[in-house]
Amino acid sequence: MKKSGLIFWLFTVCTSAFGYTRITTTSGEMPKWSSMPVSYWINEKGLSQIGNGSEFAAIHASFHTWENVASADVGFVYKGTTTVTGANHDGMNVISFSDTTVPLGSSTIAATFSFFKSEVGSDDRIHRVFDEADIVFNPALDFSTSAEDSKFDIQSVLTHEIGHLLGLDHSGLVSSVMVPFGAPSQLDQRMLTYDDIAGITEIYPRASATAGFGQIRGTIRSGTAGILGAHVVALTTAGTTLVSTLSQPDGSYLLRSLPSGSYKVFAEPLDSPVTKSNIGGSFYANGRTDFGTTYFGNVSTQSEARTITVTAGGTATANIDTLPKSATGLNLTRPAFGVRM
Ligand SMILES: [Ca+2]
Ligand SMILES: [Ca+2]
Ligand SMILES: [Zn+2]
Repeated sequence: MKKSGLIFWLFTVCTSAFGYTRITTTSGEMPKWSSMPVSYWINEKGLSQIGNGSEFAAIHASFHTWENVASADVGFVYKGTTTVTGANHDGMNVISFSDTTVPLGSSTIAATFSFFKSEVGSDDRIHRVFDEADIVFNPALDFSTSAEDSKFDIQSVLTHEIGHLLGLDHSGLVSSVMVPFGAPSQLDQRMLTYDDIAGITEIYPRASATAGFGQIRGTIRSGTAGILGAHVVALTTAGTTLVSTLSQPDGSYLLRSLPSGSYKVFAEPLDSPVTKSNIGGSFYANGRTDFGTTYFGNVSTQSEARTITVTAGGTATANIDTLPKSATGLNLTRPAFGVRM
């Protein structure tokens, strides 16, 4: 069976610290589904390890989690079971535990296979959009719906994979569903975090629900040059990391879906052990890491950072001229837990 398209693997061991990111093709396009709802099928065998059918309920619950985001226009339709066992460009979006044709290594929990097509949009321009996406659980691993020891939680894993199916790449806020790692019996990723919600809201905004949000835009620079691939993070006044994104080739960034209030913003490099290779495709391959973590106000500490006020429907501006890279400076891309299992 021929496999093509863009593939995302959810690894059991992974580190990451970049924020929500949309799947970006080499040409810079960010594909989405051009219409809702998206249909899905489930392979009829379900998961043989589970005898009570609860894996089907867990699958539906994962889809409902994304449908329930009030600020996003996301919908799914369950079409029923199918004899199709797995990933193939066949016109059906299939969830399967029984695809033995995909060589998933022992460290891969599940994978999403996305197929894109070109389509003329309502703006009369050609866009890359999702044509189809299949999700395959590794048939060599153990899964559960009840938090059993050393088994992966079906609903948590699938909620992450559906994020890919909808157009989200890996996110790095370590609490998020889209962070690229999972651990056995971990249930956290059943629930979306604000970063996941902001990501899906950017792709499929529901106008009636997003009017109350504001945004922060700006440019991350080193000298006069814009920096590509800086991780730009919005913190609430309580110090909570709320939303983050990656800066674009001209150094510009846009943090969306922010409730009105006061924020601080910083830019940090994606340096070792977290690297650009954690992101799909090559769009961010030339991202720069030769700068120091810098807050708005061009300072190195949160206490010195300038505050930005965001109002409903408004756009605040926060440009950052980055400080030189410092061996002793704060580096938030180095979480204390490098490896979770
Ligand atoms: Ca079963
Ligand atoms: Ca398919
Ligand atoms: Zn993933």
